Amino acid sequence: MNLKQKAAEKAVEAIQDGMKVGLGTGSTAYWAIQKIGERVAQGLHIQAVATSQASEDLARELGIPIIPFDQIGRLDVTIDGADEVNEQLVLVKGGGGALLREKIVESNSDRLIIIVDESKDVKVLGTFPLPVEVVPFASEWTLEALRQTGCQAEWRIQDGERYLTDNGNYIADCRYGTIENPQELEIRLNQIPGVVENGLFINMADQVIIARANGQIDIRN
Ligand code: ABF
Repeated sequence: MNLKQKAAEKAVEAIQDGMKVGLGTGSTAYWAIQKIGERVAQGLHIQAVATSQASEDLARELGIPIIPFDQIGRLDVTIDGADEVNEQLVLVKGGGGALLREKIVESNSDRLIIIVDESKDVKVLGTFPLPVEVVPFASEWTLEALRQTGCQAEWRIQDGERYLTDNGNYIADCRYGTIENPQELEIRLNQIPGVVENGLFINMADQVIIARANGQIDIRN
């Protein structure tokens, strides 16, 4: 079993019958969705929403009941991956492009469990470029404003085209090198008109599950 799968399967133990569950996005969350699908096939009853079209499609294939957002009410738990985690449970997310939906879903969840392999566990955030979702209108001005916060910001490109999120926005990947004060940076980013959301998730994770190559699983609360 690979490390992502190990962390994912540990997290899925928290899901109980009758829960409303948020499904994350990415290659680690993939394993959580697989495991949830397995449990649903064995009789577990849950209702779910997903943080991306890709995860929703996977969940439907596996028979996980997907409920419209406006009908599900508050979620009990969401399980999702991250690009970086630190000791204070601050996260960088959005490498997979789903940060806005992830932040909306996870803000409406009583519990957020983050699943990572040990490569994501860092002392200081910022090695991974911080994804920022930007509306297409006059977006070069927004990109320039992002650069003024002290990073090298570049549009994300996929298959030679400007990457578009599930919401029809662009992603600017912002290289800070180190993010010493995520709280302050988040406030600055949110003050830029044109920025829809940023990939810093502060005071959101309740638990981070880290699978290590030595076989250990660390649980950080
Ligand atoms: C999502 O998927 C993220 O917010 C993060 O960007 C990414 C992590 O992907 P993976 O698990 O494939 O490394 O949860």
